[in-house]
Amino acid sequence: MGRHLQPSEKELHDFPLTSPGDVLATERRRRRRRPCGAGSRCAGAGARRGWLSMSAAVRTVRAAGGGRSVCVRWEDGSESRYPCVWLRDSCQCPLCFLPSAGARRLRLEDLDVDIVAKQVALADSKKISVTWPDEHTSEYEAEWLKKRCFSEEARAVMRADLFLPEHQYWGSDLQLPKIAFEEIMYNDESAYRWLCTLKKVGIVLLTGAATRQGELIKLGHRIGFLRLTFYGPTWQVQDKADANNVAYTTERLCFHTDYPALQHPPGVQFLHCIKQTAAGGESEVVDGFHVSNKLKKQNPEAYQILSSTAVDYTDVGVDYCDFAVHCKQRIIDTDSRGQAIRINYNNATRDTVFDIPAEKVRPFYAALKEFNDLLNSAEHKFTFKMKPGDVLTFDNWRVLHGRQGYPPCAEVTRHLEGAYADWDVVMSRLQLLRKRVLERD
Ligand code: OGA
Ligand code: NM2
Ligand code: ZN
Ligand code: ZN
Repeated sequence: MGRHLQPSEKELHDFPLTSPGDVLATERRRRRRRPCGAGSRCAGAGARRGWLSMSAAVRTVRAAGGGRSVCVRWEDGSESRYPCVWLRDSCQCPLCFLPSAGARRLRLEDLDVDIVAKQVALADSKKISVTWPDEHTSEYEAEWLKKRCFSEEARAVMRADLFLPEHQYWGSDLQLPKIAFEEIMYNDESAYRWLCTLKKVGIVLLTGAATRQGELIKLGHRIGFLRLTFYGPTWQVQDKADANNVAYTTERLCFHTDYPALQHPPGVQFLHCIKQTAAGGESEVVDGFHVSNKLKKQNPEAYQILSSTAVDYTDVGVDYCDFAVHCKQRIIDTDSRGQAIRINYNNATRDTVFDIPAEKVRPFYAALKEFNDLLNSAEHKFTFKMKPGDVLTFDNWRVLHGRQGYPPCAEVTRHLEGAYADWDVVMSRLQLLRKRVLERD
């Protein structure tokens, strides 16, 4: 696929999207290239240059750096250096490691950070052993070591494998990825494609679900479990008397992410269309990460304000139970490199309490307006209308969504059932499906 970990702007409109089928085909190809695949999966920069693509066989092993490190020379001539403190800490013997839990038993109290290797040996080309000053001996499999190589390249491969950080940005040209609801429910490959695409593109439409409540409960069982919030395990988006949320009216909903009033807003959102109104009610989505990048380029100061100002959010009411929540969130949450990692923006629940100095208030609103304008620009937003049986699944940390208003009516003319899941649960299912699907063939 040849994409970089950090997508460049030129890749933003790299369409059509990787068709879900390509995801698996590419991985299978990668895997076949490697004689010693043993369930390991590689993706990203290193894999393209052949790193890990050969069997991990050790040619020589030696102590280095006055015994503080162990150097492994691989059959392909490359070398990896492992700090002894890490090797001792990572001993896989039953005293140091509990295999049934896949967890470390060794306590930090018992780890000498200045430990040196007393002796290193090559058991065979597939295993090395290290004897420590207290005569404790540790063994490390070649394959295991190679995956944990500390080089930039190997770490990038491992990172890509564990976190799938690659994003495909989109605008109004989005080709909304679609998979049949039934497919992902009963077919592991399809479920895997669904979750990979959800992670990479941020949005997938599942089609053909039954037009009754309860489909999202089933979807929850498929991934593991849903995220319970004050609005219940699932919630009904329809016009309600004395609505406890603006979503439960016929009003237009501006672009928002759900639930920034929670400390840990739900990572993934599901919206199942059960009934659709004839007039209005169209859905809108926008790629918040793509727009954040645009804002950063266009107006770095606005980006700086939105990524540093703690905005107060609140939600008070009664639903699943009574609630009174308050939370501070940066509208554009960034990582240590200033890259957006989570958008926290719902104008409806943004509190009137605003805990910043008065002179910073107007500049904040100006910055927010710029962001809001970019979100709403025709270039960035994608509009469509859900049909009964559609289940929209999207990254609630990345994709902002909204809907057009529709005429109020005595009877319910539009009904969506909604639910949330945490990214931890979704990524866990994705990893397990990948293992299962790749080990099957
Ligand atoms: C919501 C919401 C979208 C819709 O309930 O939070 O965004 O189409 N609903 O009604
Ligand atoms: N609903 C749809 O942040 C929010 O209040 C989002 C949540 C009511 C569960 C809406
Ligand atoms: Zn041990
Ligand atoms: Zn919403």
